[in-house]
Amino acid sequence: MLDVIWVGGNIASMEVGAGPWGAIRDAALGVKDGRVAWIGPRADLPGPPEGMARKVCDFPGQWITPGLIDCHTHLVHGGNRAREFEMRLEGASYEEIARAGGGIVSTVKATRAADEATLLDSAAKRLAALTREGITAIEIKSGYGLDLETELKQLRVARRLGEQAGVTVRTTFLGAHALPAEFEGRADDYIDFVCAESLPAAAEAGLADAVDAFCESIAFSPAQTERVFRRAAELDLPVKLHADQLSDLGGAALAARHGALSADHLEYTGEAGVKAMVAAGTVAVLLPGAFYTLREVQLPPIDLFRRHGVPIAIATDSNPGSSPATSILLMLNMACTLFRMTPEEALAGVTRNAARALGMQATNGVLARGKAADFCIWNIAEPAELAYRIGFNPLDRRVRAGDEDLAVNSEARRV
Ligand code: DI6
Ligand code: FE
Repeated sequence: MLDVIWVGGNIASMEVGAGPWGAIRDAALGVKDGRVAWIGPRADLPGPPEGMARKVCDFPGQWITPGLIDCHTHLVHGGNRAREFEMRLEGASYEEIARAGGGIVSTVKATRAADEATLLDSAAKRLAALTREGITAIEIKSGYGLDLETELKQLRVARRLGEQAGVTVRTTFLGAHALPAEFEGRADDYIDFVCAESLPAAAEAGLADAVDAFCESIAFSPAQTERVFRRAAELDLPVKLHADQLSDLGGAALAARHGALSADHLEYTGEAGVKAMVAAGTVAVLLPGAFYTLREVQLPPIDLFRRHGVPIAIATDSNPGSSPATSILLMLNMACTLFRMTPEEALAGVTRNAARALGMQATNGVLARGKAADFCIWNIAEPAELAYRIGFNPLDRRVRAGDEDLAVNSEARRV
């Protein structure tokens, strides 16, 4: 006996090899113990739905997609950087602001000063904006503490957020994000500290699911990044990398050499980097919100990713500086309009490929028998509508582990 069976609408399962969108029209979806126990055309059900499940739910003419996954965020932080936004409008560049002690380092100050409850409260509001748009899983990085205590504080808050909001949270330790003031002029000593103290402490406390670094001229060199990655391997933690965002330091290839789950940003990645990523199975995570905010003109090499078969994920990069974004639907639109991805590629980028960027592909990212019953029900006539609109939210309901969520969007119901 199933717990629930959903009937009456269509499903974009996002399964590979199941046709466009993995679409099943006039479908049925059965859930048992938080997992998908039956999925297919309603006509193939072995009997009437009432006889198969304790509860029958209708989703007339709507579409179900896998729950959306935001696989790259810096959601937990103190303060905001609206002033920096104004400075950029007055002509300062992101790099100039960073070099002048603004940028990431100014958020570090605010995050160190904030207590846990304040951080939790501000991040919960940003997370609520994302869950209202169908996010069921999210990655959250540290990297605005840089000292031991604040890095752990950020990661603890990230974990609590997930429990509080009914979202699967994957935490990533990003100690090598920026050089803290107390290590001015001593970047190698800071990397020593990360490898000897903060990273092992985060691992020991069970607070890190992965390790990331910012490999860039304004952050850490490839050699410093590799030291962090070797330490991560010793601690049995997978890695990912902020790579080739502002210049080509060979970050994508470096990430691939270390078997990274993902390499992220990638505006300046060349063909050698792309080939290295395919060989390593590293996902390309593209961040259109940062591209837009920084008014970048160098596009990530989408055609090369396609040609070589690198899976592409899309994420908000939600952070107070380069991407103050809390709308995953807007990212879908930007992925299409700015990066010329198709709406189907964009949706795969926040479902199937985002799951893979987090190492969650065994359980999440597509709707198939045995996968987590994490899904969204949308008031749309065709799935391309998810990427098409700007600033409109057609989410009707969000279901996580089989449980229907509170986040019913009554506005959308009237449309
Ligand atoms: N790249 C990013 O997009 C964020 N961090 C990073 O390494 C930006 C962080 C910030 O500006 O606060
Ligand atoms: Fe980032």
